[in-house]
Amino acid sequence: MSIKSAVTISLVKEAEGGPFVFWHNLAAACAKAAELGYDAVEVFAPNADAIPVDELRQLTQQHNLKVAAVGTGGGWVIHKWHLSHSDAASRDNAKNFIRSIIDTGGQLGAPAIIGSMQGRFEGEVSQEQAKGYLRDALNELGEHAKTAGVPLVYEPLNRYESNLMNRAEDAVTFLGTLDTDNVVILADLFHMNIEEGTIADGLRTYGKHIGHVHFVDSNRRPAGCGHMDYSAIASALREISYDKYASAEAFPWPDSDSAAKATIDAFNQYLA
Ligand SMILES: [Mn+2]
Repeated sequence: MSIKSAVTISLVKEAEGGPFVFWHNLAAACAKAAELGYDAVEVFAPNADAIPVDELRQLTQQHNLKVAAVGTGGGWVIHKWHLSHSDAASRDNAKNFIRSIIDTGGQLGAPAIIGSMQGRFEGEVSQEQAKGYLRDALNELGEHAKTAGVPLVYEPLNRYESNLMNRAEDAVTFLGTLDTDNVVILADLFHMNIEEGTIADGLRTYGKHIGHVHFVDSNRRPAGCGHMDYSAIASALREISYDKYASAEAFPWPDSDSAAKATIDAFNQYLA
């Protein structure tokens, strides 16, 4: 098995300016992704009901694409809910929001990603308490994802986006404390570039736990537009026999089509 390519499409108005390659127009994005030779698309929608299941089925079938994953960050970006919030109602809202996205993504064979929805500790909540909230949520949602036939994807973030855990070593230790066996790691090369000694060593630390990769450069521009050492990254991914998606989650720099082209060129050069 080899690594598969994917590219992000954001349907979230409130996330404009964020690191997503294509924006708002699913049909145009799927056509372009297919033309460039991508295997799949990753979809970021405002909520579960805004994931157009029938349209996505039709478009991906037409263009011979898959849906690699679906994002859940709308719960944070739009509602400011998260899984480690001091307010129990916010934590519950976050869980329900994610649960419905797991179900809808599952209809497309796509796992849900928990990134910004993990939240952060602050105020009266200690880091240990917040990690406890997150642990409970991942146990519950991971088992729920099983019923939808998909894993649950947990994405460690860099220090400017979360203070729960930022490094591969901490995330692997945390994974070991979960009761569910259905949570995998999203290795985002941009976050890892900030936090790891070397990204390649971080990938080796994650090893078999990696279920998804965000393929992006050091400056969050498309792969090939920064100073990332992709040879070392490719070697590490080969060593751990990684065979899932490398998904372009990058700024649409200088524009969406160019970003998608740059990424697939780097993918073909290093990971194909
Ligand atoms: Mn990411």
